[in-house]
Amino acid sequence: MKIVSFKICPFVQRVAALLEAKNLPYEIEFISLQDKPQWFLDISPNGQVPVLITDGGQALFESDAIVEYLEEAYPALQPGLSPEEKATNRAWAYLATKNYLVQCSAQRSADKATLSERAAKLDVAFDRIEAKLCDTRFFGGNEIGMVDVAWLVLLHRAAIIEKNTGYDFIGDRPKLKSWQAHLMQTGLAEKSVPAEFEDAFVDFYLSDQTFLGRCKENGGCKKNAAELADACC
Ligand SMILES: N[C@@H](CCC(=O)N[C@@H](CS)C(=O)NCC(=O)O)C(=O)O
Repeated sequence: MKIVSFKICPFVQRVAALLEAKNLPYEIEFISLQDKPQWFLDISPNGQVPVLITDGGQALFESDAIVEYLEEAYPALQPGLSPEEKATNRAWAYLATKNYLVQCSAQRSADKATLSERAAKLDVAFDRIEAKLCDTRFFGGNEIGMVDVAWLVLLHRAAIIEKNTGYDFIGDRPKLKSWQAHLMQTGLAEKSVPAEFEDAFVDFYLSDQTFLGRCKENGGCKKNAAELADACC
């Protein structure tokens, strides 16, 4: 199998994380989104990554469709789920994926007011999942599942932002923090991105053009979204 990819794309990371969680071998080919090759445009009806080229040579697009294919075509990460359980998991995974671009735009905020406004949208999703999480290692149990893989992407990026700037998108949500720690301990976050991911991510989101980038240069925010109004940087 091959994923057609862009280094810091969250939708690609979700697909790669599922392949890693299932221990499935795959290749990865990076393309420039500024200058998309014709062969890619020919196989990607939406012109977006990820595209998964299956072992049978079929090009699949849209990350939701790709992860469903991977869960059906290969030994299931979560075997024996009822249709209701599968639908419920898809819905909780969707709550993460519909916030991927919200998180990207929050990270790119040029000023404090914009960051607060965009982080408030993420807060809604983080509050919902905080209320749903149990005292298990992962979502709904102690084995990693499809919801974990979808949220891993948001939580990995939040961890990198916190490490570099002190700013914590997750804030005071103990279950979510604990889930983030358990997910990071699996090593799936690093395995699902290229080696140079963190540098590329920091260059793009923490440049001097962004509020968070300037926080980093000023020694860190040490603030979460709720406290940001009083942040010094
Ligand atoms: N709905 C798509 C979204 C994928 C997406 O937004 N990919 C971005 C990179 S993160 C992309 O390819 N952008 C290029 C473009 O839209 O022209 C999916 O889930 O696969």
